[in-house]
Amino acid sequence: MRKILVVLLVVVLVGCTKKDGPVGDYSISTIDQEKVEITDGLWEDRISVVQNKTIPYGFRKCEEKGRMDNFLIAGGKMEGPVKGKMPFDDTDPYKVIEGASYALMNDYDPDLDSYLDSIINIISIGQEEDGYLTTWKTIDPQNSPAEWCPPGGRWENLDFSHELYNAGHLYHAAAAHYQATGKKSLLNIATKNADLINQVFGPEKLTIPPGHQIIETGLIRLYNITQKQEYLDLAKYFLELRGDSTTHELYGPYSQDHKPVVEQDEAVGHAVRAVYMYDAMTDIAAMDEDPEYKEAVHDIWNNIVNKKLHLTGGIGARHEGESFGDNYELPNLTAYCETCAAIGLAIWNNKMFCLTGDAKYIDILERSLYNGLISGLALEGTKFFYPNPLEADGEYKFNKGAITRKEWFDCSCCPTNLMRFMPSIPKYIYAREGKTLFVNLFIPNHTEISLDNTPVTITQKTEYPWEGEVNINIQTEEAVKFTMKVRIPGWSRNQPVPGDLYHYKQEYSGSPKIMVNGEEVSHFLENGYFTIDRSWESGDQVTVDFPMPVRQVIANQKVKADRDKLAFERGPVVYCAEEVDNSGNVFDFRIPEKPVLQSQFQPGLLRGLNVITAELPVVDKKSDKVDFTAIPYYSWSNRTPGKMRVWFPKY
Ligand code: FUB
Ligand code: ZN
Repeated sequence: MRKILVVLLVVVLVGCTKKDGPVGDYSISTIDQEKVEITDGLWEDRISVVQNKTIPYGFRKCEEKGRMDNFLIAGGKMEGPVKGKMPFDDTDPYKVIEGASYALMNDYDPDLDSYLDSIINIISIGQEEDGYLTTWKTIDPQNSPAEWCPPGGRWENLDFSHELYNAGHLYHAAAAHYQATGKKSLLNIATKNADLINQVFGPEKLTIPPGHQIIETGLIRLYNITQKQEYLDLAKYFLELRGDSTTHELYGPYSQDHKPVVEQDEAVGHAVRAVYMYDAMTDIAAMDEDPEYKEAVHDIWNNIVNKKLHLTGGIGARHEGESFGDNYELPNLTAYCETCAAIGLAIWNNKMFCLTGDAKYIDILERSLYNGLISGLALEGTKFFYPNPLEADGEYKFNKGAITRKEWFDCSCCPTNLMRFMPSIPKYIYAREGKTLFVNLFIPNHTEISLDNTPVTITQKTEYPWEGEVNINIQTEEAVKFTMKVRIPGWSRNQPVPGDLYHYKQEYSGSPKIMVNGEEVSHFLENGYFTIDRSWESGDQVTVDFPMPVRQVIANQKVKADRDKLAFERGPVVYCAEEVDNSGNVFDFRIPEKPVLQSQFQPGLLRGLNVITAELPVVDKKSDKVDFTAIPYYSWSNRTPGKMRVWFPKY
């Protein structure tokens, strides 16, 4: 991918933030996205598809579905009632702009840059004089686009009106656009809106929290750019309002408004709302160095990974309320696992890593990324899953009325969330803390960074996730001393997920090896990393080798849906059997005690992926064999609709 050539002198921070604000901050920061270029492999393919097809498709849909018209109608430049069916339809263009801005950082495209100018101009038309911006309320507040959202003037029914949610996505888009282009067009719209919200909400003013979180992290991004303390204070204020019945009538657990955030220790309610809130709480834990916030996010994280995480890294078990279920309630056929929630989980876990330096958070990010997150996007780039179940019977219409992927939804949160998130993936590969470089993800890339005041070029070559060998090459004009911490994923250390929710059926005795210039180096594992501390010279090469056998996973006995069942993984990838590859019914497979499992890369299948095959005994006819083929979970439902299964009964 060709990078933007202009060096932008902007102090904008995405993901974990840098240490230049007046308050504390994350000690570990990600590397600026524009410095990391993904060069090959699965992610180059996925991100190129998103940038070349999905994002243009998203803008087209925003135009076709009247999302842009709403800004014109609100601004009096077009006649008619509000278009669309959701009070948060304004966020679709914001989210696509955010993703397009990251795309500009990856591959500068002047046409895209000017297209963004033109739609930002349209957005500005929808903004009221004082900064207010939610088009359905401006157009006709007494006519809500959705029956579940009561009508009413500004800031009425905040539990459902989505005014503050709309604002949050606007701020994220504005921050990304400013970072990518240095232009303040969207940023000015965002800060004008944030200034209004800051005048309206606060102690002695309106004391009601947003129904759906995201304004909190949006405000923090605006704070990082502008250094306006009010934005950070307001973000924290919105968090502190939750669970405080002296300030408003509580919304209850659905909106995580049942107790003060620092007292929460279980993930409850609407999963996307929840995870966006945990993300904001982690920012406050870092920026305010607040021990209560730290403890709360740790407790909630432990609850999720030990009791509420699907094997695919999906969260939110129930369709009902798009919500977390009870502890260990992890159904397969009816699993909700909304794409937006997987995205939120990945973003939040990166922040948890930046807060702590512990690789276990990147393990969760990686699990979600390779499985329940990219599953949301069809391989060709213009069809989507909203829920991501772990089983399909070919009948249950899990995907908003469909048994397979859909081109769009009236509630299009998931497609546009994929558009906003996917192009930002380069920033998750590395992180740094002073003279320490963290290698978190194994993705072929090229990056240039300064370590110990010396420019260093790092090139990663790997076939990961299909092969376990990773080569990291260093180029530098002069010897440079820095510490490289290479993440050793949990799956390569016999731990699919931190905690006891899942374990491998058998321990694998092979262990990861790490070599510098062909010689194995002594190492010890600390916080999930191998540490290499040395003076690096040009041409130095680190080779990591993760053995990648096919593994069988067993869930904690308390997970009823997976009892007496097995799932298959190889490296970070979870597998499933789909009807189209298996002449037998995927629901008839039984896994014997010692299946002979083969794995092979198939370049021509589903844009290239590894397939697991085996011969399995047929139920009730122990002598006959049936062929079993499993493909990576993320790639299912890209051919013909049908049955699919991740967890298989044991023989
Ligand atoms: O309410 C906005 C978005 O719509 C949520 O995040 C999704 O779960 C969907 O309900
Ligand atoms: Zn969604």
